[in-house]
Amino acid sequence: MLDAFTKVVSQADTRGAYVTDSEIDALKAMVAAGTKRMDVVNRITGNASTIVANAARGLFEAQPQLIQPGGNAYTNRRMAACLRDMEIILRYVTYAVFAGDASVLNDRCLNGLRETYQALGVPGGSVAAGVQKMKEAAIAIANDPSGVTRGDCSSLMSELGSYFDQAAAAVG
Ligand code: PEB
Repeated sequence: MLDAFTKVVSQADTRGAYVTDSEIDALKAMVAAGTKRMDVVNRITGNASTIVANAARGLFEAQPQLIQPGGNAYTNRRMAACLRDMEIILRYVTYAVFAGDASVLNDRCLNGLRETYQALGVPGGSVAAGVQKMKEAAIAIANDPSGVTRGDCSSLMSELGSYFDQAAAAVG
């Protein structure tokens, strides 16, 4: 598991070289925007149940066959597993934003998930659709300018979006 700093160190070591000026500049910029990053993590964490519940509602509205008899989220047990899976993915996305690196998400959550879903008969494309809905909800909440000092969050938002995209691509 890496973060933005250990990633730079690990890549420099692979090259057998010192950390470059441009890598240091990029990390400095990341530190300078650290408060915004923590706000994003905090807002998503604090609204996690809303994000999951609304995304699941949207998914079942778009794909009602999932909750009909024979559907993969039919029965309370499977519905609970589905909501839990979405929450797990969202939690790993918050870790990735916090670390500024996707490796925790990839190594501990997404690695092998496609095969797990195939073995279980869980439709990966539907999980990907649910993840996309969480992405929209999470960005709307994290990027809401009300109640905070206004600043440019565009690069943080595209980074946040990219973690959801990676999760969706890993199973879809
Ligand atoms: C991954 N999901 C399920 C299982 C596992 C995971 C390992 C099997 C064990 C169990 O049921 O608990 N676990 C999960 C995860 C990590 C992990 C992401 C990462 C670290 O450890 N069904 C749907 C939707 C979708 C869904 C499309 C969006 O119709 C999910 C939610 N996952 C779903 C369902 C099951 C499951 C298990 C329904 C239960 C499947 C079954 O038992 O038939």
